[in-house]
Amino acid sequence: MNSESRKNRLAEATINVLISSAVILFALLIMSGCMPTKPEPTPNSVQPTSIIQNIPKPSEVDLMKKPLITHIYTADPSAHVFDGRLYIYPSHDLDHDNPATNDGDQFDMEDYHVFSMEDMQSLPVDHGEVLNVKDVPWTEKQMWAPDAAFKNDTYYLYFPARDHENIFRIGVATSKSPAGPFTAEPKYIEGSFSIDPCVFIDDDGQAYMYFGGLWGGQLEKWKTGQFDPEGREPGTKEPALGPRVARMSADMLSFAGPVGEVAILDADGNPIPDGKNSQRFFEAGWVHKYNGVYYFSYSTGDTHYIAYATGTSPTGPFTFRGYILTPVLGWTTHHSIVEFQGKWYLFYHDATLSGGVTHKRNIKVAELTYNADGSIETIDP
Ligand code: FUB
Repeated sequence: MNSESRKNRLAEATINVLISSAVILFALLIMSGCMPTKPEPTPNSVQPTSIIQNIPKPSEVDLMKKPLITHIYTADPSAHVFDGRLYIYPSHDLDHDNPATNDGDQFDMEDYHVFSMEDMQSLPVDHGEVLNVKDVPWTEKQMWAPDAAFKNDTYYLYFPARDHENIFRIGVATSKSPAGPFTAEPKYIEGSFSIDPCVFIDDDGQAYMYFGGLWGGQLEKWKTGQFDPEGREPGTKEPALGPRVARMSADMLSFAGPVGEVAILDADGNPIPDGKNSQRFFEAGWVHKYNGVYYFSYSTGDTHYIAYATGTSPTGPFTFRGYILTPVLGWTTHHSIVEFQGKWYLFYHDATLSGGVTHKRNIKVAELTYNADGSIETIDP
């Protein structure tokens, strides 16, 4: 063997020893549990907020039309900008298999988390649980779609839930931080009923609460102004039931006046009939203002659209204009509209993350486009 081949042999042997040592070291690390393995987040296994907050900010993530939160199921996103940051107040869907009923028993939610985003390129941060059903004296179960508002140096979380008589009411909880935690008022808002509160504060500082939802949301049981367990939707040719609206008191904890019904009219000024399922109000009302015009948007329920109507007063009437969002995966559809960092966004949900299970939803966002005449371009996800 000449000296050249001896050198080659030696180099080969050294490399083999190095590879073997690396393999042994790797195996030892795995066996001792010291190897840093990335935990695989599974829906409903809530990670501590600190872990989520420590994830380094990814640069330029494309968030549009993708599940924004994947470690728990979320739905009904109400988005607001507070102090230049975008906060999302969603429902927290649970990973259970309760049978579906027309009363919505499968939506058996027990708490709320708050999320926030510093811009539209970074994933939301989970601020953890901010309110739990066990901390709300008047509430029995089913904490459904919430909304939030800021006034009087206080953040308000408005939420519907069934009371101890099995009737949906709307409650309020307060915090000094938009990220909570929130402390619930001991009683629900006097005069409130049904579901899906949306609180809109007009330019003059007056706040309004819109609410109501059919079927599981019980709106048709309040036709007479009293709860009637046998209450039904009007006949197909009669005007559809409108969402309800009430002015909020200055302290934002109660209604300042009577609850009114919001009229949604067709282009000829006639009320939309109950039988026109593709246009009538079902649930998930949201109000925003764009160029001085009030927009009332809502879910059409069993036809699965997010529709919108516009008007010149916060209490209506509103005239039907068209659709913001076509049907998504899953039965329900629910949204909010917000301006953030110079653009308008639609927050909505579908059931992509669970492969289409209606009560295991995930929130998403898409950019909204207004046309010159104030109409909104339909988003087809
Ligand atoms: O999340 C429960 C209910 O489903 C909401 O209150 C409705 O708007 C629908 O999204």
